[in-house]
Amino acid sequence: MSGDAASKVYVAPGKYDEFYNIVSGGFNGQIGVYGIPSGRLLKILPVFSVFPENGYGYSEETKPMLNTSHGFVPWDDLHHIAISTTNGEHDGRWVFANGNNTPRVARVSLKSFRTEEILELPNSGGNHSSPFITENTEYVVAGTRFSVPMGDKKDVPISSYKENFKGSISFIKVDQQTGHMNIAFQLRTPGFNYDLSRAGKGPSHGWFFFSTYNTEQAYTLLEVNASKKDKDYIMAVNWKKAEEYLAQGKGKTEKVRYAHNVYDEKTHSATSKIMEEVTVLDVSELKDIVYFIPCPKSPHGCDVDPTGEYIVGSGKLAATMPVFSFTKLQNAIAKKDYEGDFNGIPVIKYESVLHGEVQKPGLGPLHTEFDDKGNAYTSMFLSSEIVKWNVKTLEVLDRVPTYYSIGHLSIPGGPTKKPWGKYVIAYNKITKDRYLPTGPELAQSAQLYDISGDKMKLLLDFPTTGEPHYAEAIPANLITPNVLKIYKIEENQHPYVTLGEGKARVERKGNQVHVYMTAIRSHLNPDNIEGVRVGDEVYFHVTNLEQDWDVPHGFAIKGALNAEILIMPGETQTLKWVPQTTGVFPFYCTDFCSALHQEMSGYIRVSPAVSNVPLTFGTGKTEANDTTTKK
Ligand code: RUQ
Ligand code: CUA
Repeated sequence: MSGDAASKVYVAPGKYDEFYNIVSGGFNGQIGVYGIPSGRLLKILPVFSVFPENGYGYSEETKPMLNTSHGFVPWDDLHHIAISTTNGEHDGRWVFANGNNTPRVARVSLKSFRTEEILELPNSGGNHSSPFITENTEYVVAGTRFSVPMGDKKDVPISSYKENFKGSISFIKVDQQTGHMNIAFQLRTPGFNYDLSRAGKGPSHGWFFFSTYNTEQAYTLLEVNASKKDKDYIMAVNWKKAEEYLAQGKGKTEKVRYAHNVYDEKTHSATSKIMEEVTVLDVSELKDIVYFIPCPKSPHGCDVDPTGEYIVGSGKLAATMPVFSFTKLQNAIAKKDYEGDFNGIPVIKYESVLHGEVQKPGLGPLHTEFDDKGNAYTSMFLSSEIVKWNVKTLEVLDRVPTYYSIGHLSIPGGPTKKPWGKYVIAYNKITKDRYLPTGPELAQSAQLYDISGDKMKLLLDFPTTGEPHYAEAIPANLITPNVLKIYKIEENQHPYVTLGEGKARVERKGNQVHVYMTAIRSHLNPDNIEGVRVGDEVYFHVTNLEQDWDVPHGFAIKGALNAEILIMPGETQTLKWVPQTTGVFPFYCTDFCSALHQEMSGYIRVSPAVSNVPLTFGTGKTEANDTTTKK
C-alpha cells in the first residue's frame, strides 16, 4: 500500500464517487450503499428488516411490507442483489434482493432508494439461489435452497426425502413500466439443494444455469453425507421451452399462500395481499426444459461470462474449476450425448459440454466475475485470494491475497454484458485484525483492488455492516440523474394527508383518535392537543409540508412502543400511540431541521377513560387569545 494507492481512492471533499456499490447486508436483512473508490458508506436501505433510522417497519404505512403468510417478520437474511438490466447491461432502474430465510424477493427503486415491493415465494424451503435476472429483466428467478415436501403431502417422515422432497424454481415476471412482480410459473424440480444461478445472455439468452449440491439427497449430517459423490450438477434450464408449455396450458394450478406487498409512492402506504394460487410445471414430466451437467464437488457459484458462451462452475471442494461451453451444450443435447438420467432428466456427458478446466486455481473457489478484456476473477475462500484467469485459454494470470476468507466479489458491471473492468471488490467473511477491535463482534471487511493493469493491486480496506454476500457496482451516472429529491405535495394521495396547515385537525372515531398533523420549519401543527383518553388509539398522521431537498422532519412521543417515524418532504407517515396513563406527554421533531429544531415540539394531554375533557387542538394559541379551550 503506497501513496499511489491512497491517491487512487481519494475522493476530495465535496466530490462524488465514480460508482455506487450496492452491497447485501447478509444477516442484517438490509442493503448497504457505498461509494467506490472511497469505500464510504452512504446509506443503509432497509429491505427485509425493520430499520430505526427511518421508521421502515415501524410506521403504519410500512408495516405491511414485512407481512408474510407467517405473519409479520421483522428480520430476515439478505444474500444477493441484482441490478436490473436492459439488453444485458445495467440500466439503473431497480435492485432486486432475496429474503433467504422466509422466502421472498424484494424490489428496491434506484430513484427513491426505497423498497417498493416484496413478493413471498410459496413452495420454497429457503430462497438462496435468488434473485437472478434475465437479460431484459423479463424475469427475476429464485430457486429454493432446501428441497421440502410440497403440495398436499407435507406431513411426511424426514427419512422419506428421496420420495417426497422436491425443489422449486420461481419465475417472477417483471412489469417493464412499473417493475411490479408476479409469479408467472414455478418449475418443480428434483429434490436436492439449489445454491446459486445465472441467466444466459447473448447466445444463451433463454437459458438459466443453477448450481446444485446434495444430489446425494442426504437429510442428515450433510457435512459428510452431501459430499460423497465426486460430482453434483449444474442444472441447465431452457425457460423459453417452459414458456411454451405454459402457453399450451401444461401448468398445474396449486393452492398455496403467499404475501404480495406493494408500496405506493402516491399514497405513501404499503398494502399486503395474500395470494392463493401458483402455476407449476413439472420438469420430470415435461421434456426438454431441464438438463443436468455434471460438475465437480458441491458447486457454489455458477457464473456466465459477458459473451454468454462460457459457464463457470465453482466446486467448493474441487481441485480444478470446470468451464462449460454453451455451444457444446446445444450440440450435446442435439446428439443426445447423455451418460444417464436423474429422475428421468437427462444427464449430459461431462466431457461433451466441457470447454476446459482451470488447473490449480486456488482452494475453495466460490464466485466468479468478469472484466471487459476476457478475464475472469474467482474468489477462493480457503486460500483467501482472488485469482485472475483467462476465460478462453483457462490460464491463471495473477493472484492476490484477501483479508480474510473472501466470499463474494464484485466488478462494476461484472455480471453483465458490459463490465467496467476497473476495480474488483472482495467481501470477506473473516475480519480479525484489520480494524480497531470492537469486542467480539467486528465490522466486516471489504477490499478494493485496481484491476486496470496486468496485475491486481490492493488499494483500500473498508468496513461494511452486516455480513455482505453478493454486491454489484454500477457507474454513478446511470443513477444520479434520476434520483428523487422530494415527494410532490400536490401528488400526495395518502388517505390521512394534511394539505396545508389550515387543514390540521384532530378527529375522534370511537376510541380512535386521528391527528392530521403538519410539520414545517419549525413547528408541528397542532402542537397542543387535549381530550385524549386512556384506552384511545392515537394515530399521528404527520405530513411534512416542506418541498426542499434534504429537509425531513421526525416525530416521536414519550412511551410510543414503536418508537419514531421520519417523514420526507411531501410525505405522510403515521405513528400509532396507545397511552397507558393520564398525564401530559411531550412530542417533538427528531431530525435537526433548523436553528429552531429544539423548539419543534408539543404536548398532548391524556385524561381518564371516563373523562369529559373536550377534544381540542391548536398551534400558537395562548390564554390571552385562545377561546377554544376556555370553559
Ligand atoms: S453465498 S459466499 Cu449466500 Cu452468495 Cu456465496
Ligand atoms: Cu423538524 Cu426538527
